[in-house]
Amino acid sequence: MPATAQTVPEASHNLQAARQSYYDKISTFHMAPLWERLKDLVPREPVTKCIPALWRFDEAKALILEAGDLITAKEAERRVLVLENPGLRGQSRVTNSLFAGLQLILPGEIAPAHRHTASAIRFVLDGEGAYTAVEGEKAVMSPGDFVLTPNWAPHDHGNASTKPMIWLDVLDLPTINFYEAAFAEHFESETQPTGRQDGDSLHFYGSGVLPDGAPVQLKRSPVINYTYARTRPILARLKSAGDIDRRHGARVRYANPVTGGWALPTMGAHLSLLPQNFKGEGYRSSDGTIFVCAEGEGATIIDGATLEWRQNDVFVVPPWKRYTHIAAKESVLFSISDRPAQEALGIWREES
Ligand code: GTQ
Repeated sequence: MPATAQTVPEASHNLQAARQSYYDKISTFHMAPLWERLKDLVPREPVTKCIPALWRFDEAKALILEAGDLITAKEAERRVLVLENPGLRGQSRVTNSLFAGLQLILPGEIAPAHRHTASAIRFVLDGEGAYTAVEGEKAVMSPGDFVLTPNWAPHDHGNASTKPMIWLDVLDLPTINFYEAAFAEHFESETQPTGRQDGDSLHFYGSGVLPDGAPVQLKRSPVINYTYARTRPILARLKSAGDIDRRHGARVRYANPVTGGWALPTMGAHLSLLPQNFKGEGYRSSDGTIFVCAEGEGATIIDGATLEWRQNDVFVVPPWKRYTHIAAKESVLFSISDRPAQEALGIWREES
């Protein structure tokens, strides 16, 4: 066809016009020619509008504290600064599938109880002693804690301490909203009754024993708070044992202790230690990933661009972009992505 089109321009012109008028006609029947759209619909490799980005904690902290003077947690329901990927402005997305935000709870405040089909995680950045109550367990939080709010679990937040608390929220909102399957509910009471003690779920389900008769097929972890106090020393042990991945450092995966699966079906998280003078090997995977520097400082080179990070900075690596971590000092990175969802669909890929 192209050979004929080049040698007979008029015929080609007529054909183009005929095609266009055909497209216009089928359009009135709500139909379209796949052959004009195939390259966009079926790309050879992941295509994304998400771009590498970093939010500095010192700037973000000053900005969210300012919001503390403008609106209460109660009035806002959740006082959160949405971290918008610069390639996805106006969409409340940090990657195409995930939402991220920084939440502030001031001393004495309560963010009232609600529940929704989206799952949430908190990664605590600053402050000490505020809590999230999830399904009747009040999790008192410290920096580095990884806290789950699974799909439909009632949750409220409060701060009985004397300092502001700031944490990173990551929710699967864009994924749930993609399916147009979102529900939400508010409760009469601002706080939920908490019949359990802080740490009950970790002790019940994360100790090698289980409450007798506990279900063993949960899609989500029954643990509410994976504390930094418990997880951080495991990284030190992995390092001592020489178990250091050349791409990721000494890394643990936050697991459902009952099944060994991911903590949540839609979002998966890791904590990794980059030893002093770590120079990682290049890596890419099909899950765009949100990182937080929990300790230390270093840099991540993404497709040749360098993002330098310090404690509590948040940054994003888009899907299928090759990246390398480097750290002059021993550092700890938290990371989270939609990998469990991609794995469940059988589409997740990685390449070293
Ligand atoms: O804490 O329940 O960042 O419902 C966004 C939506 C946090 C929460 C967010 C939410 C929450």
